[in-house]
Amino acid sequence: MFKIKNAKFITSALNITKAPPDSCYPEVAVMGRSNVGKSSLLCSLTNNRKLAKVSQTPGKTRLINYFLVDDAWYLVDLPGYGFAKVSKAEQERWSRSMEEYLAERRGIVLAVLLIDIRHDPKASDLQMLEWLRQRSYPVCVVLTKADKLSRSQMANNVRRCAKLLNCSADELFPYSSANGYGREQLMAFLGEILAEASVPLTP
Ligand SMILES: Nc1nc2c(ncn2[C@@H]2O[C@H](COP(=O)(O)OP(=O)(O)OP(=O)(O)O)[C@@H](O)[C@H]2O)c(=O)[nH]1
Ligand SMILES: [Mg+2]
Repeated sequence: MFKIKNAKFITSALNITKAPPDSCYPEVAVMGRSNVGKSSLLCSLTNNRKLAKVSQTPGKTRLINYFLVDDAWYLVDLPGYGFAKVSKAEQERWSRSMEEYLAERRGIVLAVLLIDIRHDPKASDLQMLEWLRQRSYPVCVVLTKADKLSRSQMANNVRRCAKLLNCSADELFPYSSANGYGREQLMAFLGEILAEASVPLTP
């Protein structure tokens, strides 16, 4: 079974030019709307509640945060998009800097897109997924906050979401950072991706 033994914060970067050297480690990039539960997912996967700052205030994570896992791969917490309370100009700056990041960062082996399981994907989620698909990124969609729904509501929403995202239900990972639901499945998937990852080492 794929396991995470330790994870440590490496650095925060405002944009790709400030990021640590590319392709030294394979990267799993976590993205999604503000407040969807990206930082919570990182804490849950690594079993470290203090690893990434979780906040009830959307827009908390404004930098690209790098966490080195088991000295072998990066978990990357990207700034959330679609946060209404920041100015249009700032939202556009974020979205440009994220697109630039995803377009240029060669070490990314998986894009993990988070969507709140309680709500239909928003236009910004569909746009992000479309964008990732066009660039042939390996993508997985994690449906967060699964603890907020009953099992039958969860199953319904997974089916509905699969339809809206034009994918099959088993490409979606319902997940709860609050009670660990779905953690095993997601970890197994990460294990498969990382086992296949061959990132050229650059000095
Ligand atoms: N019940 C429940 N609450 C969750 C879960 N995941 C996150 N939350 C809550 O949702 C809020 C936002 O969580 P964060 O992990 O900070 O979200 P984020 O996507 O990193 O947000 P930004 O950094 O602002 O983009 C916090 O109040 C979390 O406690 C979950 O699985 N279940
Ligand atoms: Mg965050």
